[in-house]
Amino acid sequence: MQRFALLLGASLIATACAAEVEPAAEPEGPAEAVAQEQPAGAVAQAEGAEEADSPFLNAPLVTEIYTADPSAHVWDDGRIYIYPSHDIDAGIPDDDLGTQYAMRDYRVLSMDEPGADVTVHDVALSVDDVPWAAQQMWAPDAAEKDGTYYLYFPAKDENGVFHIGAATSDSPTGPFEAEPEPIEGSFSMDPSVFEDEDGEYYMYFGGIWGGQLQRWATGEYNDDPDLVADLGDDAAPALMPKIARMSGDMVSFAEEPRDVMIVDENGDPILTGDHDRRFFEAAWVNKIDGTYYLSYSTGDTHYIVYATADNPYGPFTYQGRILEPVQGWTNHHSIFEYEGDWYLAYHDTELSGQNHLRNVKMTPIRLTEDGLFETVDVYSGD
Ligand code: FUB
Repeated sequence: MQRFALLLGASLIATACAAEVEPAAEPEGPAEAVAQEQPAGAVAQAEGAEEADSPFLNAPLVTEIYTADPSAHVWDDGRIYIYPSHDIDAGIPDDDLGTQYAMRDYRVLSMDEPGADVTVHDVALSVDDVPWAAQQMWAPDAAEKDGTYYLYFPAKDENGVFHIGAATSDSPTGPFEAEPEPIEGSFSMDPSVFEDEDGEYYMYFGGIWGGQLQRWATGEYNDDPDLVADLGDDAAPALMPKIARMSGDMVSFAEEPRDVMIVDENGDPILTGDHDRRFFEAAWVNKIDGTYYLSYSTGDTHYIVYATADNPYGPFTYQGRILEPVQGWTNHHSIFEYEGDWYLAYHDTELSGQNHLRNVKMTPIRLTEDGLFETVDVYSGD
């Protein structure tokens, strides 16, 4: 599985960074919220097989739009809400920057329980309604505090630089109103916001290559066009995801972002050259029985892996794989609990066969008595 053709020259990369992309036609259904009937045996899908001869363990949750990067939450009303990216076909060829992921808005999915009918809600936030954002509305997340819902999203500004924005609503499905500026001190992409049991909220974020985390290694944005997939010394510690505690207003950081160290069993940082274990994108945190679980994508090796810690800042010790590669280049997930059982929301490309047109799925995931995630393999194809 190759993500992007390695063919971009420096000028093309710079142009791609700055270019604003208009969406092409997409397979949209009705604009209003739609409850999509699940095929017979939908509960079984959430728990296991799609069809006996299918290489896919689970069926797409919705087929009327393309969805990816699912951030799943169960809010106080007991429903499951999924905040996904809304993939579109902008007709852009694959590249190492992910320029083909040219999404322009968000739509929320919700369901009563695993396997139930899925409602595709109307547009929750459009790039046209975010004053600072120009393009590429990538993987979002959401949080709830005191009855207000917060949508966190990455987007590129008019200079092609990723930042993270916040938007608010009194409904979990929006519409959300965006803050006029990105979160001060935010950069890169793939935000996820974790609520700790003491009422503090933390944002984890970052992603390398097209996610631009490597461009901020010195604390300032480095626009060197060669600084994409070649991140230097393989024997050096890898770039780590970032964490910042959220302020009480939930739309700003209470502190400077800092590294979330991911270490091996000896306490040594995972190295740049360790592509099977190093952080690439899609940080997600759960707290289970007092232990913090940081899961993330390894990107070009296509795994979802995890590491554990005894506090939200880490260091997190690498533990193993949660999800084997899916069909499609990207692998991006979230983990949530529903009525005492754990579920993995993920995506693949079953509907389209194309890397940038993905579909969200979910599957049960189990913890062993030792508190380790069992590895899930949802795709038996190549
Ligand atoms: O959806 C665009 C990007 O692809 C996400 O931000 C990454 O995590 C990857 O899934």
